[in-house]
Amino acid sequence: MKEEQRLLLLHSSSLFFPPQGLSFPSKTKRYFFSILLLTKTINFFILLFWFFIGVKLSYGTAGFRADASILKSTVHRVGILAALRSLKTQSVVGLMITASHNKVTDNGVKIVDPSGGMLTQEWEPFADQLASAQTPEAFLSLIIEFVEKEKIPLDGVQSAEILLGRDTRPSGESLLEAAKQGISSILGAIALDLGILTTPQLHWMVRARNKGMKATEPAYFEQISSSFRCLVDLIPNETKSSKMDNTVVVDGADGVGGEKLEVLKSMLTSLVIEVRNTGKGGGLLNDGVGADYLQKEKVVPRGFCSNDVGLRCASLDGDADRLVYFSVPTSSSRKIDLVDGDKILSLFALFIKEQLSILTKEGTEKLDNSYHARLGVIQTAYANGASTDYLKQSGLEVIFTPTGVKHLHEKAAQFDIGIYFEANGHGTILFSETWLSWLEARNNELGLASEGSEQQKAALRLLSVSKLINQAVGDALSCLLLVEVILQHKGWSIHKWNELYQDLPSRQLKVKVVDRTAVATTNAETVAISPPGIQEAIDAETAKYPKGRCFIRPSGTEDVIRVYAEASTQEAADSLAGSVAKIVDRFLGFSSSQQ
Ligand code: 16G
Ligand code: MG
Repeated sequence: MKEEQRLLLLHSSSLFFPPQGLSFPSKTKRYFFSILLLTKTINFFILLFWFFIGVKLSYGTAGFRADASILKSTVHRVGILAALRSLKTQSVVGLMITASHNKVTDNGVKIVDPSGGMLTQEWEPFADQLASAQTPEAFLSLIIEFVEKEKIPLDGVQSAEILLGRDTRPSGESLLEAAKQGISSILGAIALDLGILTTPQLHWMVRARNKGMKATEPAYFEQISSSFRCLVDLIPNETKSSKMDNTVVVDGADGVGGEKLEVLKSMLTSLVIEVRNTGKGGGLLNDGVGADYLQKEKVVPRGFCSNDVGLRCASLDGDADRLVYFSVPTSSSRKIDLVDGDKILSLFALFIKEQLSILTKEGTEKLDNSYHARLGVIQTAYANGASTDYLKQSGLEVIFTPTGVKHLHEKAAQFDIGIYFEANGHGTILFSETWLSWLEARNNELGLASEGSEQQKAALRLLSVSKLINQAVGDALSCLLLVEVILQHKGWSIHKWNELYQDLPSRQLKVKVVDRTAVATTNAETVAISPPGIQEAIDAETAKYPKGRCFIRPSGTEDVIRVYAEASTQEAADSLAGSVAKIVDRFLGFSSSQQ
């Protein structure tokens, strides 16, 4: 490494020392720190570590996340990491400042890989090491070692480019500055600040840039609105004339999604979108609103009321990468009918399967029907068992992966068409390049042989879906448009859609434990392999309940163990979850469980 580069890194990281968690959120801590500085007899760093124990950050399921006041140094380091990633891959990467559905005082940072997906898992351990380096010197030697190991061209000759985005959190601006300073401490690295974006927009733009396509917000809106309009034009005449309600009311979670949807809605035809909780009315981000709140609490969000009974409603999370639907069944209760990610997945899977079977039906002579797309559906253990049964009965191949988009996405990419969704509303449909090229060719053939035929319409619909739906990551805005156009295509109300199958009653609990890393799991998180004996205890409890299913896993975003239980009645699901929470407590905990 050049001396100039070494000094730049050392200087820049000194500005952001002490590291994460050590940036004194309160006066008391500052005072305590001064005392520590004076205490020469005690090993300074051991004390520091002790003092901030519990705030050690890990890259987790979706980047680093914590109280915004302790994140500056971490974000600065992630800026450096992003520049290294860009140098290594010789491609554009992204850096997003968001804490998604967390409370407004939290924030977070994650890297978008050149493909538009999550940072490669191989770099996560290095991210963790960087975030916990305790001195600028230790930090620098970690970088030197890693740069050598990964053969990263850090000579100032190669250039690096990082696209930056942030959500609407007030802490976003100053954290973004820290990221910029991190990036500028790598010679040749350039940061391009794209301002306030949804997380999926940034993923989309990184992917687009690396494919040589236009990577601007207007280009994003143009692509998804025009493919939506194509799908609307291809709605069968029989359903077009049905008296379907074309209005959807969307809860924007008082975050970035609401304001972006306001722009998008003006570019659409045949759909009326009413956005509430846009973030402009003074409402607090994710506070009693948003997809995560609805999925967990199953009650009417702020801004909705008894007048909304029967309407088709949807809700985004704080950075608009999750979407759930709901309706208010009666004016006398706050309960909602939730239509979660599993049902969105089922709707998408049905539609794709239907179009594929039209496309490949026998009868069109001299055309190549031979490529039967391999269609896969990917879920996690949190998927409601009734959804899995429904999908399997519909003849679909269902595969399970551990929680976290990176796992689902990776699996989905192994199919010609891979549809993945988490119950929480994060998901998308991936189309392989090979299959899309075949589809383009097939569409051209059909255009010549039987223009306007049902088969050609099916080909056009599938091509439009591949442009509408975000190929980089789950995107609430594009998923919303796809749900809406499929409902119009089928002439379905939200109630009809919700009746595809009935969810099994379920309950989620979280348990605070001394050390959540003591729980290790296998089989897509359905079996706990440590601590020894815990799975046997869970199995024995589960066996007492008809249709019982239960698993535990350590959260990747909170310091808790999560418990999920399903059973034939709500009481039974509650009771099973409660008993297993006690088991977790007995094996690992401090005797406290809460929802
Ligand atoms: C993050 C993940 C989400 C996962 C959730 C689990 C991404 C973009 N998001 O929000 O996929 O379901 O974490 O949280 O990967 P948990 O580990 O705390 O249960
Ligand atoms: Mg989110």
